[in-house]
Amino acid sequence: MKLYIIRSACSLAAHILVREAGLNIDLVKVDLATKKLADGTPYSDIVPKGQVSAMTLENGELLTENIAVLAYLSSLAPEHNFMGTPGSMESFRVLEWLSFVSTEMHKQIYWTTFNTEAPRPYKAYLRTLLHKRFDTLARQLEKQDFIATGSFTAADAYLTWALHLAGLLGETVTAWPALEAYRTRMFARSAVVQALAFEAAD
Ligand SMILES: N[C@@H](CCC(=O)N[C@@H](CS)C(=O)NCC(=O)O)C(=O)O
Repeated sequence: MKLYIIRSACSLAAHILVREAGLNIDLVKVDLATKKLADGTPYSDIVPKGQVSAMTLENGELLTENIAVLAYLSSLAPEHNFMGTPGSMESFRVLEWLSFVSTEMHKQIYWTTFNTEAPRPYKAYLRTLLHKRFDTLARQLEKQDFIATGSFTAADAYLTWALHLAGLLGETVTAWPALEAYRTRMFARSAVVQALAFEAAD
């Protein structure tokens, strides 16, 4: 089984889950600039959408879309309860926060902010919107240590990526103490430390 990753891209969330659970999955780096694997294979030959997250499964099937990949990886390590027990309120909380990170942060804010063709004034507006997202996250994290439930879930992996990206944009979360404390806790997890180091290495 293979998980395709681009340095600091949203695939970091899936990468973190792989390491949290100690899953035996090949991590295949894709170069963002060339869109090629290290052996020169064009990524689009494997993943026609050209985006991460994506996995090649044991039977050769391709699975794409970050939330689907996170759910699949979670199913391989049920003892970690990364998606909550199916049908439980916890599982809906995990979906709630996965959706929040995906639609309100990833696609709405980061996608356009990193798009070289997007107008500057709109990007400035997105920064103010990002701070509103931080307000929402901090309100939740004032009540609990993890974003969705009482333990680490796929939503924490996705949010950890979102906070990593905020850092790359020069955004700090010190004005939101509960979020800052959460960020510190997440970035101290060995799976997160190892995933970031692996992605940063050539
Ligand atoms: N809808 C997709 C979006 C994935 C996405 O935006 N991936 C970005 C990285 S965070 C990507 O692959 N960017 C490279 C590109 O589009 O060329 C998902 O949720 O997985």
